[in-house]
Parts: sequence; structure tokens; C-alpha cells
Amino acid sequence: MSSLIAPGPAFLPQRLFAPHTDNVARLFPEPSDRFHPALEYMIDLKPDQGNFLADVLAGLADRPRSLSPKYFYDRVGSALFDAICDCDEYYVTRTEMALLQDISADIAALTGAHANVIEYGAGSGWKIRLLLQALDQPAEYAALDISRDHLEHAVGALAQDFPAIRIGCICADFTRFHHLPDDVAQGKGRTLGFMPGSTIGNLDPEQAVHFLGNVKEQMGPGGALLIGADLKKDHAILQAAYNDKAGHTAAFNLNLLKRMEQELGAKLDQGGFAHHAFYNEQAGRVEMHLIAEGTQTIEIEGNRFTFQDGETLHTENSHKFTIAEFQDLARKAGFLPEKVWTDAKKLFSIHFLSVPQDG
Ligand code: AVJ
Repeated sequence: MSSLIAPGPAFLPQRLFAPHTDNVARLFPEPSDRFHPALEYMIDLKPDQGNFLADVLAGLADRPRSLSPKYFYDRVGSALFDAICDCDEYYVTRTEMALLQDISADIAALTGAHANVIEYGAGSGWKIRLLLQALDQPAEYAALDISRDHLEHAVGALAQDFPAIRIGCICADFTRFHHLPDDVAQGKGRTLGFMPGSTIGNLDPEQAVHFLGNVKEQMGPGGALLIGADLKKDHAILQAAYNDKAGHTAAFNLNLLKRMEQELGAKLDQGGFAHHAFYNEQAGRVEMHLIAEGTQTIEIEGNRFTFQDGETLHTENSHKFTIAEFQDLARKAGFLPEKVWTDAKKLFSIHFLSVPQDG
């Protein structure tokens, strides 16, 4: 049986702290509301996709200049990210996958049977497949992602391969997602959040605590969160991982300039900017910037932005944690750090955080 939930009028402004469910109405399916037949539900909360033009104009006018990393992931950028994950220097994906495999029996034992798994940000599908195979008769899997297209493709295919699990999608921005819709997490086991990849590293520590606090409410008493966090390590390893020799990370970063040209009609010199990534020790994060080589201008719809030689546009933070630092963030959000695993080289950590029964 499928349930279909469509949003209210599209012109409703998104309110930051209002429960999304306010905007949700059950409507008779319209053609545009169809979704992959193997999926149990597609709850489309019509997330604010961001306004590339407004954000670029504001980010270029700001000091320091910055742009949200969410704009990396257009079709080209997502393919470049896959290439990054495949390259030798970017240890993150490979290490986490191997670790997940090693600890899968532990995770299954901690989680228990008939779990409801909620994934924050749907990736390429490899990690969730591994988790669903490892767990004891998982009841349900809901993937939450800002891209409905990506959900349809990735999760639709997954649902065909796991017919015994109730599988659905929530199209939403996880940084602005507050309550699990009623139709989600109906299995009798624990609710287990899943956020691999150290995606949380893109957030500042305060934002991370805020996000984890929301997740804790969504998992509810007795729930848990399985989350990947990249570890602090030898700077040379980080330097190499964000400056791969094949240039995939550089292309990923520079793709933002292509998007500005193609989508906003920006006038700029692509060759006048370079990829610049380094470990900021004090902030405990890898930063990516686009750095001007010589004086550069970017012109968009009559607005002219001048970069002096060496001036940058800050495009991403990727925070790195010690185990204690990450557990501290989790505690601040109300989680109980129950278990943590790392690979033998201590490159990456996976945390099992639980919500107290009375919490
Ligand atoms: C997907 C945010 C975890 O920070 O390592 C990879 C993105 N940026 N190379 C990361 C990224 C440059 C990645 N995250």
C-alpha cells in the first residue's frame, strides 16, 4: 500500500522553525506527484533549493567572501564528487566503507531487530545497502535528501532490491527538518539515524550541535544515531586528500565558477582562479577556497566584484574531530555516546549515539 503526501501551496514561504507538517496536506495524486513504484512513500516537503543567484551575489559582497558548499552538487559536481571518492588520496569513503563492514555485526547487535533506519542525505547507496544487509530484519528505511531526483533514482533502485523492507523518501533539507512525519518509522524496533561520510563536518560546531539536537528529537527516547566523523590526523594526509593529483577536487571546486557562467551569465576568467585547500589548524578544519591569481573581476547582472591578487571565495569547511571532541558535541545535543569504532590507522570514526529512554 502506498501513501502519498503532497505539500500545500507552493507559494507558501518556508518558515525556518515551523514544523514542516504545517504545510503538508494529503492530496489526490497529480502526475507530477508520481514516484517510483517500488517506494512506499515520497513525502515531498518542497525544501528551499536555495537561490543560486541571490546567494552568489550576497556571498561575493560579503567579507570574507563565501558560498555554501551545497552548490557543489549539480550533475557535474556530483559526478566529480564520485571521482574524488575513487581517487587514492581521498581516504574518507574507502576507509568508512571498510570500517562499516568490519563492525556490521556489532552495529546489528546494538541496534536490535525490526529497526527503522532514517538516512540523512542519500548517498550513492553502497553504505546503506551494507547497513540494511547487516541489521536484523530491519522494518523500514527512509531516505532524506534535498534532491527529489536523486531520491527517486537511488532509493527507487534500492527498494527493488530490498522488497521485505518498507522503503520511502522524504524530500527535505535536513538542516531545516524538525519532526518525523507520522507515516515514517512504523516498525516496532528502534529508530536509527544514519549519517555516514562525515557530512556533519560541513557544519560549524554550533550548527552541528543544533542539527544533532533535531536528530535526537526525531529518533525519540530509545532511538540512536550511527554517524561517521572524520578524525584529526597528520596534516600531510589531509593536504593530499583535498589536493588530489588527478585534479578532481580542484575541478569540483572550480565547477562553481562554471555554474556562475552558465546559470547566471557571469562574466569572469575561469583561468584567473585556482583551487586552494589547506588545513586550518586553529579551526580544526580543511578549508576550500577559490583564489584569485592576479586582479580578477566577476560581473553578474551589472554587479562587479573585484578580487585583488590572492583574495579568495571560501567554498567549504570540512571539520575534523578527535573522538572526545565529537562525543562532546553529541552530549551537548543530548545524545549518549554508546560506542565508537575507528580503523587501524585512526583515519575515521563511526559513532553509535543513543537517546536516553527518559530523554
Ligand atoms: C561530502 C562534505 C564529507 O568534506 O570531505 C570532498 C566533501 N570536499 N572533497 C568532505 C569534499 C572536498 C566531503 N563531504
